[in-house]
Parts: sequence; structure tokens; C-alpha cells
Amino acid sequence: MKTAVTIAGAEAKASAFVVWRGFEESIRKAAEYGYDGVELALKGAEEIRPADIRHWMKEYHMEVSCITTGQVFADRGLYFTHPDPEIRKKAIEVFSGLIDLAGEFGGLVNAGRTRGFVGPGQTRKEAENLFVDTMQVLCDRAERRQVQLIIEPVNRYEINFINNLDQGAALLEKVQRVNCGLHADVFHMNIEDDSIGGSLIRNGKWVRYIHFADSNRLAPGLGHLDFDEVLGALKVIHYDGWVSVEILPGGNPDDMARKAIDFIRPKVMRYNGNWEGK
Ligand code: LER
Ligand code: MN
Repeated sequence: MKTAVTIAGAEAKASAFVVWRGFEESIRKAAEYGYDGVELALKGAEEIRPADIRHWMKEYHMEVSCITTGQVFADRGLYFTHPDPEIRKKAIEVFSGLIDLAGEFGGLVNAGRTRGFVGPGQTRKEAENLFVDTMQVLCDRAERRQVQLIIEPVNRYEINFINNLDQGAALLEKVQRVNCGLHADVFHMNIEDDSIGGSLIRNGKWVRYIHFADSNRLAPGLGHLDFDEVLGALKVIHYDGWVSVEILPGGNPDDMARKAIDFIRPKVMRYNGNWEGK
């Protein structure tokens, strides 16, 4: 298991939910603090040059954990269940660029709120069908680059579609592609799932990526989530991927990022030390 922190470009809008902004400076700090990688929150592939990422990863001995797409939704208004085929086409185009980038960096593209929602005048069935169709197109594209497309269940106060891991897994069964999976965020799971450990174990075959934040969305350790329970469940499913810190930066992002890694690193080292493999 490896640790990452969420970052975005310096120009990213306030809606980009990340700890740090400005690519190079964030990557440098993440390495200095002891993270293994960075999660890149992008609104499109044109926002960053592959040559720059290559250079920074080498310079700071870091990896890209995943490319995330919240800004494709929040900034550009694109999502998979949009009733207008032109908007869905544009979403597919933007995702295709991000998939190509992930082919070299990280191999994972997330769809958080970009997976869409049940819009006004739309039935749940209609939204589900549009979601499944769009996922199939994107998974086929991603397969050619050996990339996986991961869906993040998000709590009901942010979106009305795919709120917990069970709902995500049921829809992924319908997508019928091997390169799709779930991105579990324990902050959302604390609101929506019947039990964090139980749901991770029940849906274990789909879990490909994890966001860590505490119950108040601050650094792990500052709220009342039981991270030993979470790590215990991840052990049961032989999870060997990333845990990425996606937290509210508060008034002092450096302090929050430091508190997060200081809390999770010893736990992750213990987890890896006891690793028995698959
Ligand atoms: C994105 O990873 C996420 O967790 C959402 O809550 C952002 O709105
Ligand atoms: Mn998240």
C-alpha cells in the first residue's frame, strides 16, 4: 500500500477539492513530507505537459497515484448522464485525453461527480442507462491503454446517484467490463454505507483505490473514524493499492498535509510489514 495526497494546478478554481495547488511545488512538498505519490486533479489533459510530469516524478522520486476529474464536472459541467448527447460526447472526449495521460501516469482515472446524477425530468433508469453506455465506451478506450476507470460513491448531500459501494458495485456489474472498479472514499462511506469495514469487505472485488479523510473531512486522526477498522478490512480483501489523502486544507494546508501523513504513515508501514500477499 502506498500513500498519496491530492493536488491541482495553481489556477484551479475553489471547487477543486485538493490539499495543495501548483503542480511542481506540491509534488516537491509531498515528497519532502513522506508521501509516495500525488493524485492529480485535472480538468483536462491540456492542463499539464507529460514531459513536465515525467521530469517532476524523476526529480522528486514520486509517482502519480490516479488522475481525478471533479473539475470536469464542477468547472466544465460535463457528466455521463447528461440528457444532451453533445455534452456526453464532450465528456467522452475530455475523458479520452485523461485516459491517454493515465496510460503513462498511474493507470487509473476516477469518475466522481462526473459519473452524473438523476436530472430533473429524468428517471433513475434513464440515468443508469446513460451511465452504463458511457462507461462502456470509456472502458473500451481505457483498455487499449491498460487504464482502469474507477467510480467514486459520493454522499447524498452532494449527488443523488451512486451514494454507497453496494450501489456502485451493482451498476458496475451492468457495465460488464473488467477494467472498471470502485474508488472508495471513507468520508462518504461514513455517511452512506452500513459499515465501513463490512462494505469494503462485501464489495472487495471491486475496490481499486481509496480516499482517506476523517469524519469531519480533516486529516485522518482529527475526527472519530476508526482507521484501524478500515485497514483491517483492506487487509481482508488483500488491498495493495493507494490510500490518498483528500481532506479540507483548513487555514493551513501544509499543517493539514503533515498531520495526515504523520498519522497514516506508521499505520501503512505496519500494514505493509505484515503483508502476506494475495
Ligand atoms: C471527490 O473525490 C469527492 O470525494 C467529492 O466529495 C468532491 O465533491
Ligand atoms: Mn473523494
